[in-house]
Amino acid sequence: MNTSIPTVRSIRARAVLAPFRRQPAAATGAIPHAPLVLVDLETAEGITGRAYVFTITPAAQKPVVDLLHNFAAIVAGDPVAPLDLDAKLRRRLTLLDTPGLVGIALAALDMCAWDAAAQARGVPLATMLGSRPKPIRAYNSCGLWIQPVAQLADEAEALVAEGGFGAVKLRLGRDDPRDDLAAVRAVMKRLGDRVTVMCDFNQRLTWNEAILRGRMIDDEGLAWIEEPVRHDDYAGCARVAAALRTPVQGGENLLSTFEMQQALETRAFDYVMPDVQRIGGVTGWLRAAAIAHAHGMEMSSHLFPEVSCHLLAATPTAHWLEYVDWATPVVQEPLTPEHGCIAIPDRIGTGIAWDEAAVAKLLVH
Ligand code: SMN
Ligand code: MG
Repeated sequence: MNTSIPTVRSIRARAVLAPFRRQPAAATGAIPHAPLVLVDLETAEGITGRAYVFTITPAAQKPVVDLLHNFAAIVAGDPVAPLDLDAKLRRRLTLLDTPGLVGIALAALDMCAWDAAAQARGVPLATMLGSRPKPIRAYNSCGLWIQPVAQLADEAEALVAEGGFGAVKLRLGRDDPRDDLAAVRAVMKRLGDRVTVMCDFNQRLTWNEAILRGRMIDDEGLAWIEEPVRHDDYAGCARVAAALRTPVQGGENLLSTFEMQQALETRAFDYVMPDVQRIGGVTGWLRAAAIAHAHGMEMSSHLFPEVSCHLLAATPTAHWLEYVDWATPVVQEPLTPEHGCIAIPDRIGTGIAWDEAAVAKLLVH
């Protein structure tokens, strides 16, 4: 039996701007292209762990690329044992602190390490985590941005048809609350009897506004109201959650499992949806899943469906996978939604491999 663990040889990070099929425009503004950083953790044994992160703005791509290249010196020659790599890097970076771009770079490295470790064992990541490849229930998050209300019902119908989806997410946070109410009603009228509809305010409101605007849509049958207020206003969000009947969802901006514990203790959310690139990669996700389990709280994923599908399989309170196709232009075998689910790929590791010809065309750094 071969029990040897591969060792880190080098890290390669590349920035691409990938085209969107439908351009995101949340209450925070439009995102013209997907600014991705593609990361390869190369091992001395020839296995390459892969992951990508999404920097929201192209301005942050080069710094993340540079951080990853500079982290290579700290871990070169180390065994690809993700928990050990994470502990070493975080100890070295304690005086700098590890939120923001540093945290995104650390999460990328961690996801690569888990991918490489699962490949070295010859199993899918879900299997390595104690589960197995299986379908994961997903909602289609590839549309319903801030756009004219008249377009929304048709787009919602198209999103449902794309992969037999049973759920979609509608973006809210327009200047006039009545326009948001009209948006909700347009989608619910067309699909509400057969489709689950979530909504997302992307932190647009104060907690007073969130209670008033939340009450306006509280009887419309929405599955959750996401990020109504500033992501770090746990007490304010808890007041909103207590005042509304519709469950309040949050957590995509939680920067550590410590923050997650504080948010859940404050009862900021009814549901939680950590983001694998902010919560600390696979390592952080597993700790977050244990915290959600201990709180008896449903946990969904945020973006990154290629790795999140594996992680939800290992999450005791798994709720919904957020499906976006933003990495589809640069991966060899994109996920394919079917019957409203994403099937975890039956390939070793996460199953991520780059379409190098496409990467070469979209490369910016
Ligand atoms: C979101 C994520 C990333 C970019 C824009 C909007 C949104 C979501 O908060 O949850 O999908
Ligand atoms: Mg959101």
